[in-house]
Amino acid sequence: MQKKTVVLYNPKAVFYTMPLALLAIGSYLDPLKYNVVIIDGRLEKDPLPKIFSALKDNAVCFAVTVLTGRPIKDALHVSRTVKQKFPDLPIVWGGWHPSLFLFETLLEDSVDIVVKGQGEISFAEVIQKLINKEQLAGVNGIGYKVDNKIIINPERHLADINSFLPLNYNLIDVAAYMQLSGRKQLDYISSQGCRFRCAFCADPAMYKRRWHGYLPQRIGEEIDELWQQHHFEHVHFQDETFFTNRDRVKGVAEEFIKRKLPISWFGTMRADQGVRLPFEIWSLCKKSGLERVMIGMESGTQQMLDWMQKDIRLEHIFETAEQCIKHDIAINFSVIVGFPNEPKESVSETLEVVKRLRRMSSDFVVNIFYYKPYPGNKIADELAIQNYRFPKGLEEWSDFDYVDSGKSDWLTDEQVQHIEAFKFYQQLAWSKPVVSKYVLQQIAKLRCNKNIYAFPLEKKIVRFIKPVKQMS
Ligand code: B12
Ligand code: SF4
Repeated sequence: MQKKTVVLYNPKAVFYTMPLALLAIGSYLDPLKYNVVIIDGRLEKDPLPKIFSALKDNAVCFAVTVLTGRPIKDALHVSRTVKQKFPDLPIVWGGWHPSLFLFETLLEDSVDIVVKGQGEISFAEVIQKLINKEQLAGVNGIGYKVDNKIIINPERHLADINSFLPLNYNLIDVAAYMQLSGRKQLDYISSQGCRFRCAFCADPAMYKRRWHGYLPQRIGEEIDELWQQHHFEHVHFQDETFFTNRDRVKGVAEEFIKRKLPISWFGTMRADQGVRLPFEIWSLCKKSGLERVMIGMESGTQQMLDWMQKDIRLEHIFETAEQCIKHDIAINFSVIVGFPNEPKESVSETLEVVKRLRRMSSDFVVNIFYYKPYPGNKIADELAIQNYRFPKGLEEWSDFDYVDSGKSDWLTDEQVQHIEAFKFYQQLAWSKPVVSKYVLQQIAKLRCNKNIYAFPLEKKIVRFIKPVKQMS
């Protein structure tokens, strides 16, 4: 029997992480039955000719992974063009945005089926039904249309990802991603979901506070095998919370050490997890190549942390920071300011905490974001009750920018200007000393220490010479 082709598309975006979602759903399909083609809009100037040519080869569907924001624009453009050329070909959308806006996504004419949440099993079942020309009733975790009527099937429980086969990285051009991202880095996902309940985050709505992680031995074997093939220098764990289970973390570190893998690695950590991690495991992590962790600090006041259900104590942030200094591990902190009705003092206090952290180590980086309400969580639900206007429909969501610097619905223009200047000066002030930047760094330190951010002339000059990279 001739193999069926399944064409998977990743829309254009500004970063070059490997398309792990498409690798996950594509690798789950039986290679004896399906020819999986992944096309990435980030790697192609014009992806359409490649898509058309792949679809001509006995295609069963065209499937797209969609994040909220700008990727929707390209996903819409490409899906509509494909629909025009192949009107009978089913188009499937999956990923974070369609999962959280299932019904709204199905209102789009070019989208026939939406897979909600974890995609492997649902997508495989959809494809089998499409091939057999059967109704999609009975496939959990999807929404679809019959005679223009939207039907939403029951949800699917999160399956343990240990039951899935390894991702088949041969489906993508690994070297191309490494070259474009500027580092010989392998993107790898070792767990799905998150058990926590932060009131601003989409994860609890997407994965219902469930979490499954690969066993350490599997991670060791897979990374080792991939290393033999691609000789990368760094593994970037894209998990939501890599450090969820400390025995697993210990096991992963031991695997890397045992296999003598010449790599560094990065993982996401909560500050409370850092506090609970025994010294011995920190040491093993360092020995196995842990280079940097990413910690969502979110706010510098306990009051705000409690309000957003972060379930950490402010002290945890400093204690984990101390551990990282002891073990020579860098940290990327992320901070959110401008929550609805956040007191002015809370924002100032957060900036003070940022300074304290930056003074602790030049290996600590702090990224400051403005709160953007995103449905599917407690804060957004409360805003909806207060008639906050969220974007409506895919077109409006495609203009939504999570990381739009300099815009906040809950801060005054003056506060935003202050924070924008602070972001620039704190970054410069406490980064590693560089001779050519010595004077600038001293001025930046003085400004931050004295809280003087007016007339940010240095910022204007530096930004003129080196414009900021687009983030989304
Ligand atoms: C890598 C990554 C990126 C990459 C994008 C990679 C890409 N493909 O383009 C980059 C760096 C570009 C990026 C950018 C941003 N991201 Co991002 N990102 C991630 C991250 C860390 C990993 C994604 C991943 O590969 N996961 C692994 C795969 C296997 O899981 P998955 O994506 O959930 O896919 C499963 C299902 O969703 C489903 N599925 C997914 N796609 C499809 C498609 C089909 C057809 C089907 C059937 C199923 C399906 O099946 C998959 C397997 O089960 C996630 C967090 C996470 N761990 O998921 C955040 C995450 C997706 N990002 C997020 C955010 C907020 C951002 C940013 C705004 C930056 C920021 N401040 O963090 C920007 C802007 C995005 C934009 N608008 O351009 C949010 C949510 C975004 C949203 N609602 O769309 C997340 C969840 C992090 C968080 N908790 O806040 N991101
Ligand atoms: S912010 Fe992080 S820890 Fe909190 S719910 Fe989201 S993924 Fe989990």
